[in-house]
Amino acid sequence: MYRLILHHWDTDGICSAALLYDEECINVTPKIGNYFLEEEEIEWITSNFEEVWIVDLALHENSLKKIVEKVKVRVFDHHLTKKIEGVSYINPIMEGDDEEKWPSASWVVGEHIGIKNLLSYLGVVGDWEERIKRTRFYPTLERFMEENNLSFEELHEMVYLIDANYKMGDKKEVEEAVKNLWRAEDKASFIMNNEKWRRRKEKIEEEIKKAIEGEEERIGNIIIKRMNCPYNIISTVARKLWDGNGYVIVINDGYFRENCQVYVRGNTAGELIDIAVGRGYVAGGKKNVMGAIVPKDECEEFIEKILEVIKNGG
Ligand SMILES: [Mn+2]
Repeated sequence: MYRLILHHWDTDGICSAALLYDEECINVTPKIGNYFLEEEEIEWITSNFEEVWIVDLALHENSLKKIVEKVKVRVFDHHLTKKIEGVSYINPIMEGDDEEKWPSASWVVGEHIGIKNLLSYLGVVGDWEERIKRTRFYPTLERFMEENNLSFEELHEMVYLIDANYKMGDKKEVEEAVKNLWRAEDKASFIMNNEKWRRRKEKIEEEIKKAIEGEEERIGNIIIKRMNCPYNIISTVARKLWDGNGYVIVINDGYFRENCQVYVRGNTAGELIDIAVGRGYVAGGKKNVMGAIVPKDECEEFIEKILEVIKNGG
């Protein structure tokens, strides 16, 4: 019986999964963009596996509950999530420890299995990017870069090469990346010399540039950007447009057929997440970020609602 590794599609998720992978495992990611499992995914998992390791994935509690009813579940993570009974957690953040000590799932996994290699560090750079330089973790990363003759820019480039796969919505390649990174003797050169990933990265950079330079609407300190792009780049576009003040609202019609992606970055997003969830959307986020998947015919009404909330102080 194989063990299933269910992991996030970004660099941290891929690297964490690759650290845990061996030939007794099968690894999958949810449909890219879904922080929950669809009925047939739950059915497939519970009827084919006795044990599931969930890695770097803040999975919706309903999905988690449905799996733990039938199979043994272990979660390796650094997200702050609600504890579900029966699940075994390897997550120091949930125990109240400091995020600068545990900056990624790959670091949690690395510590757990006693391996600190390029993969453990790439997860950190993926999740924090430049911001890692202002944390207490940075000296540890600097030591690794010195010892391995790697620059921060090179690590950052590797992250963008790996992430190009989920941004293109290629679930299969995300899953293959775990096995390829596990197998690769020289992991740095495998990533840097991967021509397929490099072409994708360049294509995505072009699309992001197009979106940033495209038309936008401004209302006071709110930027509203509408795009029609088949790639999952909405969060990157929002991050690049946000100057640390005010709000950015990005709407993408092009990723899902029936739904829009709506993404808000601003001072506070908590209330917006509650509103989106209250309207029945798949939505989530953090302190400054709200992402939601909204039926196309409800999108404009939802944007109006967002504007109303922001204008009233967020
Ligand atoms: Mn992570």
